[in-house]
Amino acid sequence: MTRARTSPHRRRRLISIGTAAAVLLTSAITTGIAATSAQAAGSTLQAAAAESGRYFGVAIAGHKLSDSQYTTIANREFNMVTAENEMKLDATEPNQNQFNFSAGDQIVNWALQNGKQVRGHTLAWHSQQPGWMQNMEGSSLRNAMLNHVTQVATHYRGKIHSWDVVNEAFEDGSSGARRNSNLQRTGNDWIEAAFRAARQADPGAKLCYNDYNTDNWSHAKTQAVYNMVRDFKSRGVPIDCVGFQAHFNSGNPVPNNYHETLGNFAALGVDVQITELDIAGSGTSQAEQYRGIMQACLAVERCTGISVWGVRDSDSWRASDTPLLFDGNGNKKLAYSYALDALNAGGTGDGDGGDPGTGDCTVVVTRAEEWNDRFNVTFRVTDTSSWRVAIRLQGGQSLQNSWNATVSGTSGTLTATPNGNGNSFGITLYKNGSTGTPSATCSTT
Ligand code: 9MR
Repeated sequence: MTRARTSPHRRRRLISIGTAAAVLLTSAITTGIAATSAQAAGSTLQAAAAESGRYFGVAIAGHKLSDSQYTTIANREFNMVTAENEMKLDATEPNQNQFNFSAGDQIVNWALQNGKQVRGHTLAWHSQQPGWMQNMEGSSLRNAMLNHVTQVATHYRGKIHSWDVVNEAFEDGSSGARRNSNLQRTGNDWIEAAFRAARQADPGAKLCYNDYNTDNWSHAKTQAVYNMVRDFKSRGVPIDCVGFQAHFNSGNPVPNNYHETLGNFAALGVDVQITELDIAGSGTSQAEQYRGIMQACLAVERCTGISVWGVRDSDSWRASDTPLLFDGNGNKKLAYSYALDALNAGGTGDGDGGDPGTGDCTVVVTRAEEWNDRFNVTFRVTDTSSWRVAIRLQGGQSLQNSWNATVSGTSGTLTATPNGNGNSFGITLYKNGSTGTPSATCSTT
């Protein structure tokens, strides 16, 4: 009997991959369900996210902690805090080897005093370097960077849920290359060196690679980060999570394969976190995009939390895009309601990320052909040939047909087991008014 069998909660792996329609479009019927459960469930973002074991976070600016409207909203809605600027390199090491933690400590203390967890942002980055570091190259820079990682992670040891160890190390565009920075010029292994130093300094923190424009699965930058994480996992470099900044606007719209991106990274054995979410826009269009992001995270078990990059629109680094969940007067926007309802409607998985590398199995769920009254879903199990997949249908959905597996049950939760046709199988479901993609959990038998 495996350890996982005694702890089914932690042995599951779930990745649900859907089409644009599955992720980004929610029917009126689903919205209705969400609204109903919202009343019975979480009335704040943190409470609604916590129903599936996830956190909901926010970037906090230290100089706004004296604004009572700001702190009231932040305290009520969020249970994870990221310092917007106060833990960056220029703030924490303004002169070489002279550390200043006062601004960072103010935010960490506020968070901990209010029962919140903290994401550390960020230990190694080409941007917001102090002047002395900007002018450095080569081995002196490498050593200074490692010293910075060690000193800052040691100072905050035990207080950090996840560290953005390295931020934004890849080029935009089609090259898939590393960004040409002074840190990169110290040698291609600078990223893994930073992760090793961070692990040594704070073994209890999850260590993340964090970047932007990594949302669309087909983009070269996304693929490049994916390949790095896969390589790190295969060589035992201590990486636990990947942060998706998720700054969306017309130049970087919410992609219809976001779900797939999160799921594919999670399948490498890392948690995924949405770390700096903001979406330019307003009204229903913005609200639907927020909903799509919530649904994409909920559909991936190892998507363990979502943070927005500021409280009110007026607090945003790009305030004119009105990209956040509260307006400048602290009122909840439509995007807030859609996000809350989506969280309350729930998803798959408990979001605790499971326990990597213990022989659990993974099931990738893909939404396939669609008709007016029914649709196909295919499943691919990895890691084992002895499996059982529990498929949770939504609403009144019922089974019409299945192939390449033995499927029992017709509604509610179906169970699929191998029938000698390998690890890929499929089902056809009648919608009966519910268009959502079912979730699935794989267990090794
Ligand atoms: O929101 C931050 C803004 O106040 C700073 O001026 C800016 C400086 O680079 O950094 C902003 O935060 C960035 C984050 O640290 C990394 N991802 C992109 C964010 C928005 O630029």
